[in-house]
Parts: sequence; C-alpha cells; structure tokens
Amino acid sequence: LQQWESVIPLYFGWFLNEADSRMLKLVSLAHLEECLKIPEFEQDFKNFTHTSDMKDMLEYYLMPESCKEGMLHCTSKFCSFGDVPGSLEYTTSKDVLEACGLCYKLCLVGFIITPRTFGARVKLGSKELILWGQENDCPESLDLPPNTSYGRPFLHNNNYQNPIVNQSNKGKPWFPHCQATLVSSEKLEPSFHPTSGKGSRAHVTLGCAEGVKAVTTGYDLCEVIECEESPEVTSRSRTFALERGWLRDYGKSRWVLYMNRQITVKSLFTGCY
Ligand code: ACK
Repeated sequence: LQQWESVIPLYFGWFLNEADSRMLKLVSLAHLEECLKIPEFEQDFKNFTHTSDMKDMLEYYLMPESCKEGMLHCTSKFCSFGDVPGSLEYTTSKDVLEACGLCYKLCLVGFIITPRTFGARVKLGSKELILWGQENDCPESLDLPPNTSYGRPFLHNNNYQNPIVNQSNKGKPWFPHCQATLVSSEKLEPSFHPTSGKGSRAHVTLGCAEGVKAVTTGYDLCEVIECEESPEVTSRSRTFALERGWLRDYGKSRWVLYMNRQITVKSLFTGCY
C-alpha cells in the first residue's frame, strides 16, 4: 500500500489564467479611469497617491510580491505551509481534495480603492463557499507571519476531472477551459452591501501601493464591510453614479465601486506551493 504525505501549500485559491489575468487588470484599470472622472474622487486619489497625471495615477498600484508573475487569484485559505491553524485539516479534507484541479466561476461585483490597495470584490456561490477556509473576523492588527518565499500554483498535469472541458478545448495545455472574462449583460439594481458573513472577505488583489503586502486587501475589504454595516457611516457616505455602477466614499479615502454588471471569470482551484 502506497503512503502519501500531505504537502501543505502557502495558500489555496482560485487562479485565473494569464490571459484572463491580463484582461481583468485592463478591465479594472478602465473602471478606475472612469472613477477618476468624478472630481471628488480624482482630488482624493491625487492627494493620497501624490500623482497628478493620468499615467502615474493608473500606475500607482503595483503587482504585489506574491503575484509577481502576474497571475491573479482569490485566496480560499492561507496556510503558510502548515503554520496557520487548521491548514492540515483543510488540505486533507474531502471537499478540497476533490476540488483541486476543477474549474470554478468567480463572480466579481465591485472594486475597492484605498491608499493601500486596489482589489476586486468576489461574491462566492454555494459551491465556492464550501472551500472558503479563511477566518470571517477582521483581525485587529497587521502582525502577520513572515512570508519567506512565494510559490507557483500547482499545475495539475494528471487527467483531472473538469466539468467544463469539451471536445474543442480537450488536449490543450494548462487552463484549457478558462478562456474568457464574461461581463454579464443583465443590469443590476444598486446593492450597497453585496456580500456579508462567511466568505465576504473574498477578493482578488489587483495591486498594492509600493511596499504594501497583498494580505492588506482583505483587511481593507473588512473595513469596507464594517462601514456598509454601520448606519452611521452609510448615512454620511457620498454616492456618485457612473456608467458602470455607483462609486461610494466611506471616508478616510476608502472608496468602493459597486458595479451594475457583474464580471464572471473562470478560474482553477488549486494550491500555491
Ligand atoms: O491577495 P491575497 O488574498 O493576500 O493573496 C495573497 C496570498 O495569501 C499570498 O500571499 C494572502 N495572504 C498572505 N498572508 C495572509 C494572511 N496572514 N492571512 C490571509 N491571507 C494572507 C495574500
């Protein structure tokens, strides 16, 4: 009988392929550019980024160290190679073992823009929520375990089960099934509290200010969710209508774009080792 030892990754998550990562980055910059048409936002953005022209503004956020090869992802569980409590249980759970190598749709409902981070907000569906292993509580401090090295998503080159694979994409290399970013045609009503409770911290880090770590996007999103849940804050917040949705100012340079059309992107669930 062969014995397998579990190798715990740095983190698990849903990964976009390279083409979709590039496309999402462009789409997100187009949204940022649209927000910059609102004078109040433009002024605040210029103040906190210390920039004045459009090129510098759009180049303010840099790809974080953990994402230097440019592939975007949504973390489902940060394990730090086993240092984080519950990592072994998560890694060896039936749900996770069965999910590795499968394709999932990620639904993006908005963007958060702060002096520290730029992120896309993910609304997890019931299938994805089963794999959500991050804490729900927002941490009090930013004391983080040191990340010594960053890995790469594990390439499943075995014959993994893929529910979306079909004849036309069969046999093509890596991410055969994840080829397009789809913007839904259906227009949504404004919802200023699109995610709450379990999984509401789910996000894709699109960029961070120089020296800021990707983990900060989750903390910024936590703050935003707290604002959304506070009637006192929401009553003071200003909302601006845009072609692509509604931009809200929660104060302290915390801006949120609630999109009127969601973006659905295909992703591959796996660990980054
Ligand atoms: O943008 P993210 O979700 O934030 O993706 C990266 C990924 O793991 C690799 O660094 C996230 N991350 C890093 N440290 C932590 C942590 N302590 N808790 C939760 N997520 C973390 C980071």
